[in-house]
Amino acid sequence: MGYEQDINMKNYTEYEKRLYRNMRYTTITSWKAPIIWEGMFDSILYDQRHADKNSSVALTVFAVGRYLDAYLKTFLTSAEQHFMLGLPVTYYVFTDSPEKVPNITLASQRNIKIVQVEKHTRWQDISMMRMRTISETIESEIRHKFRYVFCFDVDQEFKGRFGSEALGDSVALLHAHYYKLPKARFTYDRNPKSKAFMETGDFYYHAAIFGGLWQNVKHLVDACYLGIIEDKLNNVEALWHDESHLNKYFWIHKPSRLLSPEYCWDQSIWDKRDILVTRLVWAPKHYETLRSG
Ligand code: 2GW
Ligand code: MN
Repeated sequence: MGYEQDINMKNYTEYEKRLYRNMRYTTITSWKAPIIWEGMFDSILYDQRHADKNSSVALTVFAVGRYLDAYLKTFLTSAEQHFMLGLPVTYYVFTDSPEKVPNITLASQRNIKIVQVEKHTRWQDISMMRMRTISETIESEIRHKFRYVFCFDVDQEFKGRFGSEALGDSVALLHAHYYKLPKARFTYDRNPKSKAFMETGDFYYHAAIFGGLWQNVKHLVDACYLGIIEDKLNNVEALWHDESHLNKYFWIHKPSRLLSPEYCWDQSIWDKRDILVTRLVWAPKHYETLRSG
C-alpha cells in the first residue's frame, strides 16, 4: 500500500484513486501483451474498429446434467445484455438435454445453436472433454462463419461490459484468486508424469474463459486434448484437469492479450480494491447438490 502518498490524491475521486492504483498493477507482460483493465481502453474506438472489420464471435458453453437448470438461463440472458453488443454472436450450447435449453430472446445478428453431447460420468471428464468437442465444432462449423471463438464456463453471470476490447489473436484470463500472489503459490501441475507438468510460469490463468482467432483456439484445444489423452494412457490426471493443460499451453504459446480479473470476478474475495467494474462474476457453487451422484 502507501500508493496514496506517491502523489497528492486529496482531490481525487474514489474512482480516480483506484484507477491510479490499477495503473501500477502490471498492464503489460514481459512479451508486450496488454493486460486489459478498466481505464486502459476506449470502448467506442474498439467497437468501431471491430464493426469495420466485420468481426464475428462464436461463444461456446457447456451445460451438461444439472448445470443446465442451475446456470444456463442466467448465463445466456446476461450475455445478451453485456457480451460483445453490436457484433454478430452465435452461442454454441453443448448439452445432453437439448429439449431443456431455455428459450432466450436474442437481439438481431445473434443466434443460438444447440449441440447434443454425451454426459460423461466423471465430472472431471465433463470438464476436460470440452476441449475435444470445441475442436470438432471449430473444424466443422465455426471456422467457416466466425473470426473469433470464446469458450466459457457456464457457472457465471455477466454484470457489465464484456466487449470488443477482449478480442485478440490469443486471449487468456488472469485467475481472480492468483493475480496478486507470488508465483510459488500458483497451482500448476507439479507431477512430472503429467503432460501438464510445469515448474514455473508467467501467470496463473483461469480456464473459465479463453479465446482468440479460431485458428489459435483450435491449436490450443487440440494441444490440451492431446495432453489430456496422453495422461489418461499413462494413468495420471493433472491437478486442475483442463486448466492445468491450459496453463502449460499458454506458458509455451504466449497469449497476445490478457484479461484482468474484472472479466471473471469472484465476489467472495474480500479485497475488491482493484476492481472498478465487475464484468462477469462467478455464480454461487452448490457443490453438495451439483457434484454428488
Ligand atoms: C463440474 C464439476 C462438478 C460437477 C459437475 C460439473 C459439470 C461441469 C457439470 O455437471 N456439467 C457441466 O456442464 N459442466 C461444465 O464444465 C460447465 O460448463 C462448467 O462451467 C464447466 C467446468 O466445471 P465447473 O465450472 O464446475 O468447474 P470450476 O468452476 O471449478 O472450474 C475451473 O476448473 C475446471 C477444471 O477442474 C475447469 O478448468 C474450468 O474451466 C475452470 O473454470
Ligand atoms: Mn466454473
